[in-house]
This record gives sequence, C-alpha cells and structure tokens, in this order.
Amino acid sequence: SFEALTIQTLPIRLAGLDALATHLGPDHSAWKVREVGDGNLNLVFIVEGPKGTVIVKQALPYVRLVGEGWPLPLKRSFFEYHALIRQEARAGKGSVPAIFHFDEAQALIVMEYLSPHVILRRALIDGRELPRIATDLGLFCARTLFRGSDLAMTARERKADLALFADNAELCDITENLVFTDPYFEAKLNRHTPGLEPLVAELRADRDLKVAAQRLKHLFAANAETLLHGDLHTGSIMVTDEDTRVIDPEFAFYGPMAFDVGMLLANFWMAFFAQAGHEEGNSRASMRAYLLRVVWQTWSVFRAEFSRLWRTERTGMLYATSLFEDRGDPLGAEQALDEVLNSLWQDLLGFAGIEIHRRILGLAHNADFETIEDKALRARCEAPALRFGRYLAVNRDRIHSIEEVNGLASRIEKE
Ligand code: SR1
Ligand code: MG
Repeated sequence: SFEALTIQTLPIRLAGLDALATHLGPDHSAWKVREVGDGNLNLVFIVEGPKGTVIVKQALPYVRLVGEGWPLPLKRSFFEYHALIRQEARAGKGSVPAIFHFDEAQALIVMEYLSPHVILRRALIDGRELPRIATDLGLFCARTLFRGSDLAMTARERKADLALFADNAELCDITENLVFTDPYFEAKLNRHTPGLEPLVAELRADRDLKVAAQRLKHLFAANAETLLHGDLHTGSIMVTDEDTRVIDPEFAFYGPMAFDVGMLLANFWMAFFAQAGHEEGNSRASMRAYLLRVVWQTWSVFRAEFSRLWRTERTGMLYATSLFEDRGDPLGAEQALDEVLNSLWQDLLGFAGIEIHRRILGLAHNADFETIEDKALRARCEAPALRFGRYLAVNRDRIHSIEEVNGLASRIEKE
C-alpha cells in the first residue's frame, strides 16, 4: 500500500532497487537525500550516492499546494511515466529525463538528475538568454504533437492510447476548472494582486471573453487530437545553454494540438511582461527583445517541423497520401496543411490568452510575477498582460502573424 517517502525512509525503502544501486552505488547508508519539491503537487527528492545522483519523484494523494482537503489520485504518476516514454520516442533521446524505474503502487518515478540544469522560468526571471530553447521546444512540440496524432499513428494504436490516457480525468478536471472557468468568476481559491480590482471586475463582466474561454474549454475537453504534455509552462522545462529537457507531463491526455504550444508561448509572453519587475537598475530591454525572438522562433520552428513531418511522415488515416500525392495532386495536401496550421494558430492564441489570465487571476500563479515583491509594480506588470490575454482570446480569428502579436505585446507593455 502507498506510503509517502521521507528523507529518512527513502534509502531503506529503495535499497533493494537495482536502478538505484546501479546509479548511486549499492550501499544505501551512503546515500544523501534532499527534498526539493517546490511544485504544486508532488514530492521530489535528490538522492546522491558515491557513484552518482538520481531524482525520485513521488505523487501524493492530494494537491500539495492546497493540502489534504483536495484529494488527487496517485495514478497521475502512471500517466507521467507513460507520457515520458512516448515523448522520448517521438521527440528523441535527450528531450526528456531518462527514466530508470517506475513503481505504480508507490506512485514513484526514479529518473535522471539533470545538472547543471535550472528551471527555465527561473533562468528567464534572472535575465538569462538561453540560446537553444526556441529550436528545441519548437521541435519538441511539433514532433510530439504530430507523431501522437492520427496524422502519424495507426487508428488502432491511437485509439488504444486515447483509452489509456482517458483515465487521467482528475488532472484534466483541474485544468478545466482552474484554467478555463475559475478566473472568470469569484471562485473561492482565486487571488490577485491588490490594485488590479477594477480590471479584474471588467474582465469578469466581459461577455465576449467568457464566451471565448468556454469555447476554448469545449475544444480542450472534446478535441482528442493528440497526446499533450498538458502543462507545458516554463516551470516544466529544465535548461542549460546547451540542453533543453521537458519534465513533468503528469497532466498528459489526448487533447487539441494547440494547447501545448499556446501554453508555452503564453509563458514566454508572461516572462516578457514581468521583466519590468526585475530591472532593479539594470535595463531588461535586451531580455524583452530576446523573449519576443524566442516566441517568433519557437512558432517558426514548430511550423517548419510540423510541415516537414506532414510531407514525410503522414502515415495515419488523416489526409492520406492516396488522396493527394499518389494522385499527382501534392497541392491538395499543401492546402490541407495550411488549413490545419491556420486553425492550430487561432486556437493556440486563444489558449495563450486564457493561460495568462489564470496565472494572474486564479489559484496557481507563476514566479515571473510572484517574485516581484513590490505589489504596485507587480500589478503594473500584470495589468498589461491581462489586457494582452483578453485581446488574444477574443480576437484570435483576426490575428494573422506572430509579428503582429509580438508588436501588440510591445505596444501594450509600454502603455
Ligand atoms: C492545483 S494544481 C495547480 C497547477 O499546478 C500545475 O502545475 C498545473 O499547472 C495546475 O494547473
Ligand atoms: Mg508540474
């Protein structure tokens, strides 16, 4: 039966595991354990032994951020494990941490310790310009989203996978409520920075915005298009200048392709709006320009790689080559690709807008804004981000290029 690990019990309880003996050394009394989990849901331990270091991640039967009053099934660890395996197969070795061991009953995963990696969100707050993230993440999204869909999988294989991940309902329920609904009314666990009240009231009275949010929720819940990471924000990515790893896919499920990309770009835009709060005498102008370049390049790489896969790996039942290329009509497949990318583009803008709102108005805020101690300054960073989010969500079918969106971000940020 499940028992949460502690710093004291971990070495004794995991002593018999080959994976740990191999990576740390067999003498468990020589292992040093630290608990480093600062996320919203789980326990995370760094375990260091004479031969090396590993991460042990264990789910808790409740939401850590809120406490035992909000139960959450341990099976999320099962979905995280299965998502990591698929992401590595689809995006390539080195795109996620290597997995050494999984114990379903104890809801624990032993995985590679990434060092000297840091959480991307932290690096962006510190003003670090990571040279690889746009390329690595654009490729990661295109490969996982394309290869996990009916564009590339056999219909039977995808339907089996859809059934496997369908049971991750409680985690989807968190997103359905915390992201798409709670920010738009006075939900109990919501909070926002003092000073934002007039804008918050305006947004919660905004009928077009609420309709857009519900339309996007509908898409999220009903469009089981591909295996998503499901929580692809900058806190779910670890980086060095040379390496990018995506972690934490416990929210994985079959949903709309645009969701992961939209959440990712939203988090870059939030990092952009938060820069004014981290200037402390040093201008962040170059960091702002860098973040907009990252947005531009992530989307460009995504589009190019998705298009390449479309042209070379379209082996699933959708838009079959037998309808187009085999009949000497390659332009038919190109027209279909344009339509698919266009609808993905509009949806990702909507998801991005809603993600920005929930991080400022809902329960789960992000460190980009939260680490700005001066609350008046924080509110001055968050207000333009909220306006930007509203514009994206409501006008997503009238925005035609990433340059247009970045231009809008710059203008709103300066207002
Ligand atoms: C109660 S969980 C709150 C948030 O933390 C996770 O990282 C997800 O983003 C979720 O929405
Ligand atoms: Mg997480």
